[in-house]
Amino acid sequence: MFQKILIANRGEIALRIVRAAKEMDIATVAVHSTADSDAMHVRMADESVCIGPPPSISSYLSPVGIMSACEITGAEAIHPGYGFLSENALFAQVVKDHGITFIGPTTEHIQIMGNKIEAKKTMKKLGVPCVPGSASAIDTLERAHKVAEMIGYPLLIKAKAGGGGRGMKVISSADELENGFRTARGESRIAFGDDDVYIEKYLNNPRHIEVQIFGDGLGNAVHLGERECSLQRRHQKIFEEAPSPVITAEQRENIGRICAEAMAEMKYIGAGTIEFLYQSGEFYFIEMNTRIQVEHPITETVYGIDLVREQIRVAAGLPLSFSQDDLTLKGHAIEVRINAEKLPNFDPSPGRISQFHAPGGLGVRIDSALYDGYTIPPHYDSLIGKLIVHGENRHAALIRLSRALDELVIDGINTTIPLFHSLLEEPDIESGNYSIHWLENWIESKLRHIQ
Ligand code: MV4
Repeated sequence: MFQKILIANRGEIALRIVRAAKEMDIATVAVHSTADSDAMHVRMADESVCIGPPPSISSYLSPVGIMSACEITGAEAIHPGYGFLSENALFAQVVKDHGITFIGPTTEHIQIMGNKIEAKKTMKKLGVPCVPGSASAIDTLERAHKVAEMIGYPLLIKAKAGGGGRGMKVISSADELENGFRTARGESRIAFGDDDVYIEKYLNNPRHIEVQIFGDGLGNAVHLGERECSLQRRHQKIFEEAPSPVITAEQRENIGRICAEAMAEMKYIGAGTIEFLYQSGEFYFIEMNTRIQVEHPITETVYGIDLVREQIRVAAGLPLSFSQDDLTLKGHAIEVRINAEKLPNFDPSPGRISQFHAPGGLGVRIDSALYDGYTIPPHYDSLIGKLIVHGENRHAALIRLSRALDELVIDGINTTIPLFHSLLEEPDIESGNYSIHWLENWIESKLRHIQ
């Protein structure tokens, strides 16, 4: 096992990784920007290195700074967390070329899944159900028309280098295709420096359901069920639950087995998330994320597994510490994301936390790097904490969430906490009756009347 690892991240996820490492008796190195000298992840790690000025591009996104910190502290591995360099194949390769272990999948697997066309091709070949669409990049209008006629309207043009909702265009009929095709290519070139696009059948009202998988790179792979992630605004999830309120045990076993078998075949190593759209009882693969995700704690909660510990173990060459048969889904978990944002417009709200009180009790977990008197810098993502609750069923989890939100105090800045109080009053949330469009519609009609 490693004696020392470096954490190339900040905030709650950096803290999450320090905690896992501590319990494994592994020393930790934090890196930080000058804006984060007083950050909790720096205090909690055994050592820290300042790697640059506040802008991420000069600090948390700087391979040179991170590799230097690794060299001078003698860390043997780097955990990238989520965001920043976590899905940067070039960075993973640089780490490897320096003789350091990247705690994550291989460069090749990161690369394949970063190319949305290759990702789909790969998954389709491995037997994972995909959204009907073009098998490769569409480079002429003529080809676009041919594919469109085959799959029918409405359709969606997506960027090969996209993902997370960037660079998509809905086309409702043939007369919109020429304009849409040119626009999609143009926007894609500007956003990603790559104008390759592909076409998919547009699903009008799906849910976003993702399957957590885990591989050890030795040919063993398991699934840890699904997470329901449909409640999102502008492609930012704000409320996630496991299991999905609409998936049966049989469906879970089926899609889970398909995903685990695909990952075993690839010899995938580490944590991964296979994203699906779910509509009319069918799963359609859209993308795969090759990192630990923000919402991983709900999966940890219902399966009783430490996913970050497992990431470190398999990166060190150990086999998976559990098998599929060891995994039993227990109860229901919900996560809400606490952002430093001012409602109703979700404007960033950095500043000093004058008072912080975390809720507690049975079935309550807070993953946060906040503390009394901490000043949230304006340079980074607005996520400041995650509240995760566990109940023996969905209803019990919702009641516990309401109780925990009542206990939670974050003073001095604006947060998304009032949004969750309001959301929990909604019959559709109580019943689990929502799709990917529910939250934005609700905010549009309702949120401007609160606050
Ligand atoms: C789609 C879709 C409908 N049909 N693909 C948006 C983010 C990216 N990961 C994929 N996205 C979508 N792909 C087809 N063929 C609708 C979306 C979509 C969406 C997906 C998941 C969660 C929220 C979403 C919000 C708007 C659109």
